[in-house]
Amino acid sequence: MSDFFKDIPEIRFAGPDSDSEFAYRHYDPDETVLGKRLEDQLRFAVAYWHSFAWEGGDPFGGATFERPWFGNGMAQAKLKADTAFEMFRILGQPYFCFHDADVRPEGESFAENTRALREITDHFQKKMEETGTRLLWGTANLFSHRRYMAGAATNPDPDVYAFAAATVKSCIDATHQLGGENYVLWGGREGYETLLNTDMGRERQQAGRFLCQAVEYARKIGFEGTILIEPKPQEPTKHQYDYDVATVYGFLKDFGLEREVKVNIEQGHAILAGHSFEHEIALARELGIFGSIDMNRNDYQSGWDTDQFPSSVPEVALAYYEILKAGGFTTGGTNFDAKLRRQSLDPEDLILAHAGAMDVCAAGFKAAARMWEDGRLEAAREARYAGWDTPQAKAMLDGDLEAIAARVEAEGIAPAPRSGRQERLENLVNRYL
Ligand code: 3MF
Ligand code: MG
Repeated sequence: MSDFFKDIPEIRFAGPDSDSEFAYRHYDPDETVLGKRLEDQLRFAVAYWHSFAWEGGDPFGGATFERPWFGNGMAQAKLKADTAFEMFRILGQPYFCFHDADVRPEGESFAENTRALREITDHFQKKMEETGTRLLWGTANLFSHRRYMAGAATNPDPDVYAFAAATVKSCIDATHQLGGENYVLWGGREGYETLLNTDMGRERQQAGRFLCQAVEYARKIGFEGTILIEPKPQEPTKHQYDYDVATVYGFLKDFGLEREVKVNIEQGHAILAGHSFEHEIALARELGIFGSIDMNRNDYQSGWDTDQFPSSVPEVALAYYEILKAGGFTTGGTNFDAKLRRQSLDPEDLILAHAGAMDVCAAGFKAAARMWEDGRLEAAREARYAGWDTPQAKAMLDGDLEAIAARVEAEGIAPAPRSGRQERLENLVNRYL
């Protein structure tokens, strides 16, 4: 047991009129929305790394948090785990996510790391059985240790590739043992700092083989979860190979993995790539690779990946609308890849950051559901493309340019521009919020 959160009550649904800080106003896990419990629609997960491993440092200063579990021993790792599960009980969210390096002490060798990971995995398994908390996804940290400074799969040194591949195997094993519903690969160091020392073609091939090997191994041991790539354009690497959804799709196609691997889309990464979150989700859906989301927000001025907790209902509503259009989550969910600001020192800050974010997401999701159920937005979209329902328009796509030109001439086709009605649609969206 950990008493880090002592005196903090369980956060439970108390309705929109509740005045308590320690209550959900919108997130009632048992409320039915679009035929499913809200908990099963949103599938919230806590990200272990930000809440329990991150010490509050930034590029100009070190740790600001003092947590009793900080340190590199197994006793600390277990205290950290017990505190994390205490937070899960207080929040009542169904899932969590972790990297190997968040949960185990860092050893001197691969063998030591793997032994430690196994011990913590067994510890997690007991806690999960006791509490019912489940694993949304597991992943390997292939970016923090100095061995990965020039990449993991894309490293010029084959020994680093080997170490990274062995580490991914151990993390897939842990995820499988814990019944994880997905396995995520984020390539923070898979990219380059300067083309002057980089063989991009070779690095891309290495990354492709690495992913194929990970998929083959996962399937071989009977892992049935979804394998996800998390796109990000830069930071820490100047240019990352998994830039955005479109880039990842091209990469997957190249290696024949577009039916095997999907994407975990993070709000902040979408913004860094010059897209909106909903753009990335919609594109993934259209390409058939939508998997899961990392929910956070970036500071729009700083240009950094600030990983803040979401706080804007209209923003998340538009993202969930695109997810609803994809049919909702299957194995994916809403992972709070979000961290406190470094001045937010109190245990309550950690709890209330998550509680507020869950409420924002619940309110946004319900607004998106209203928008979807009402159907006016989709009707307007369909009306805009209605011309394509005619037989001539359909035939045009199967025909050739000469036939089209002949028809334009014969029928005297002269397109009349029509309003896109953007402001009217924006007004409509605001009615559901
Ligand atoms: C970095 C991230 C990562 C990934 C994680 C799982 C450290 O910007 O978003 O968090 O989410 O590595 O793939
Ligand atoms: Mg992320």
